[in-house]
Amino acid sequence: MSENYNSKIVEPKWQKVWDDQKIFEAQIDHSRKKYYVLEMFPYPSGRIHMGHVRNYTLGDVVARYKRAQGYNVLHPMGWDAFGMPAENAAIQNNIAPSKWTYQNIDVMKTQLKAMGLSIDWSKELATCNVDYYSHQQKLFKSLFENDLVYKKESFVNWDPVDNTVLANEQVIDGKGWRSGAEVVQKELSQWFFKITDFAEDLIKDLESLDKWPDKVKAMQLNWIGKSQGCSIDFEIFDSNKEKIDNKIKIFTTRPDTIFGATFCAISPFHNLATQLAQENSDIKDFINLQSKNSVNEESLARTEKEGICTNYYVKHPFKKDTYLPIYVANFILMEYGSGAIYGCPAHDQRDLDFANKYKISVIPVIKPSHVDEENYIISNEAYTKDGVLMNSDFLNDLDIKAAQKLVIDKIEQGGFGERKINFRLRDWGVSRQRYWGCPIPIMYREDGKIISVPDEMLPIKLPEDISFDKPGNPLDNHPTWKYTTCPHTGMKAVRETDTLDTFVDSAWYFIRFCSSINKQEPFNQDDLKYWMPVDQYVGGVEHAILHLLYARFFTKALSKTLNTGIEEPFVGLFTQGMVCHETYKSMDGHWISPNEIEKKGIEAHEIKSGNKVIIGPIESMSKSKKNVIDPDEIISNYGADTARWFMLSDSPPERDINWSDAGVKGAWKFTQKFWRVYNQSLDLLNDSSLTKPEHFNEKANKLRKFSHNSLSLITKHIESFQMNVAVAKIYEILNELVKFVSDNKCEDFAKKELLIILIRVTEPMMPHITQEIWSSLNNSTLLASEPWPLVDESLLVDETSTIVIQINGKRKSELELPINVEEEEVFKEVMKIQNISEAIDLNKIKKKIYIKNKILNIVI
Ligand code: ANZ
Repeated sequence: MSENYNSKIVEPKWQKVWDDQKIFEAQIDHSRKKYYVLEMFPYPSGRIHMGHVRNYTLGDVVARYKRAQGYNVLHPMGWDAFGMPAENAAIQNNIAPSKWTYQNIDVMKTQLKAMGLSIDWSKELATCNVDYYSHQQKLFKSLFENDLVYKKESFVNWDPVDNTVLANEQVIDGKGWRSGAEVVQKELSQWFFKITDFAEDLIKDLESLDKWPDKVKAMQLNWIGKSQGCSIDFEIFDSNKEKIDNKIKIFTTRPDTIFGATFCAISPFHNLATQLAQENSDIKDFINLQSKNSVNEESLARTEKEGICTNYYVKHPFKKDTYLPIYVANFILMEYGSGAIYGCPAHDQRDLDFANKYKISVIPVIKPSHVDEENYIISNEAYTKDGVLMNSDFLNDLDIKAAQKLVIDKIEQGGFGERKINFRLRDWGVSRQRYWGCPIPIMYREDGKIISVPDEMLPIKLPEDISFDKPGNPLDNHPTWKYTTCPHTGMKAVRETDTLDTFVDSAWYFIRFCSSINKQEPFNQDDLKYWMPVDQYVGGVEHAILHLLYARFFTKALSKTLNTGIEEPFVGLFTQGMVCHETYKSMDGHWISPNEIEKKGIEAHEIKSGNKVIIGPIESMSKSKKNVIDPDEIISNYGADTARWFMLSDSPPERDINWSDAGVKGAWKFTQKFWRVYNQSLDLLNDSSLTKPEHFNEKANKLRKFSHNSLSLITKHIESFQMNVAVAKIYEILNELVKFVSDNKCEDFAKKELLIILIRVTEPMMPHITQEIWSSLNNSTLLASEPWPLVDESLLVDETSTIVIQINGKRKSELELPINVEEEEVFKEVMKIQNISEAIDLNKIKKKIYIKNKILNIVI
């Protein structure tokens, strides 16, 4: 072994060996249990960033650890390669989207390889490759043939800069998620996936996902938004109270408030509104004005409530001779319920704001049980809590639940409404008017029929001779591409020129990985049966709704149409935190990147000018704030192992990590120390005459107990994704070893045992240095293929105890800690458990009750 560890030589050497020996290539082997670990695949934007380094390091630790545990591990990688940036590059730099994308893939693949990830590259895929999207076209067809795809005219969120439709989820604060442009409404004919068919299942099956973070499940539940209530049909009357031959159907979740109804409101896009606009130009103007604004729910909640009175009325179904004015109002979504409501201002804040603005009366019908009816007034704040019915005829004195049941029964008996469940979830609009996406395999025949492209004409390939000179969709502008003939009838036909939303590409790539070598079909049932579902998925929490919901839907849709038998794609999900860095600004307010400054103590100066620099807050790395660190630079200065080690060591994986120069240097020093300890122990390690003594002396016994305890703890920490705690334990082992290695009174066997344990358990985090040491010990095997060390349970006796952690007397978790550990130490460990530390405000702890070796109860 050389004196110092040289990552520049060692790391590429072993990467090549792993590649040459194909040790990470996974084959189906029914005699072994499988483990499928996957990180969210990257968009090939140009270079990998620190977020990727963190994501892939975490996944790699799991993959390497599970392999050592004897699992047959599938750990693939691919590229989410369609999308707007490639087209933008084409427009700006005159480079073909495919060329730009594949160049980026090349660069990023080299970067990922330099990280030493245990990836099965033989299964690599790129969604922009016809080998991938041709299969996606087949899957689209199977959904189409099973009635899970349809086309409809609808108002869509239109991004006027990217010239494309956006899904609701892609509109953030009324702006396009990529372009940042103010989104407008446009009526277009679009393709939709019937995700709403699965709304109930998507909710129900969340229950089975017990290895998902609660917050992600809550976000999904909220997004799907199940509401129980009823529909009511209201009769319509004109200003002379003459009945019109039409009805308004409303949806309400609060039918108990029906006696408080004082107006009715319909969406500007409601049929009735369109009809009324023909005879009333004020209504027409109002509707036109609204069409320019976003109908996205999020932005509606922020805009001022406005409406226009129509001079038409609905008759109250229970109150004699009571007519409620009909308004067209901007806060009613056409896409929800039936696009119409009755307003009960006393108990709905939106309705109250609206009523106060348009001088509509407010009738309270629910009151808190302890309040007197006479003194109960609603002025600016709607009462939305629990209470007792009043002013409500046959509902008076009932509680809300009982009133709801009774009133719905009456409505159903009267035949003017029914119980109803509504979902906030909308069908998924998948049409994009862009070139760089998967062509939709549909054609419009000259006889007016819309048909899916026959199998023999698949795949529909993207043309390469495209021009971005004109605005709009290059596929539509292409002189010949869209013109074709129907092979069955010989009729002329025009191809669909919309391409699929890139979220479709990522909704099934994990399935394709299982069969990516198969050229004939999207997947093979036997492959799926063995590999699916993904056991551990790792990625950013920003995908908690969009990608994960679409992937869950697509998996369910394929189960229905192609009988896969797989209902959920990801059994385990881990969402990692962001990588952050300090920010720096010059005195005149320009962002400055970390490598342009020099820090001394608490001050920083710009290297070039020597000027003082303002040190800003620590924020997640972003190009706009220039607080990014290039992974390449770190890897070439310190090596991949150091980068990986620091990523894992600094904070719990679910939390944000603060990247600092000092932190990386610390990690680098650790690798050097690790190397030195083994270098100094070479004689001992290579001493083949060492045998296990019958009895160990006291020192060796103590060391062995420590070794096996540590091994047991590290194993548990990796299993529970507490990588930083595992890393802390490895630091502790190394320190302990430094003491023992030179201690002649401790038997060598015990020392060697710990050295071997340490090298094996460090491999998932630092695969190169550990492999280099392993081979220096005359091992011909690869460390990555060596089994995980076995814990000698007899050495654990009395060394640890299981401490139950309670908050306010309720059991939250348990910790395995050294016996007789003090309260302070237990508390420190508790605060490393994410859901507990998040639930506890340190300032609000009233007391802690600790029963040694048994329970720590935190009272808040
Ligand atoms: C009367 C009422 C009285 C309501 C009251 C609420 C409180 P969730 O729970 O989110 O499903 N609503 C129905 N359709 C709507 C639409 N297309 N656009 C805007 N609002 C709509 O919300 C259901 C409630 O939202 C419904 O219950 C309806 O107002 C409104 F004290 O009906 B409610």
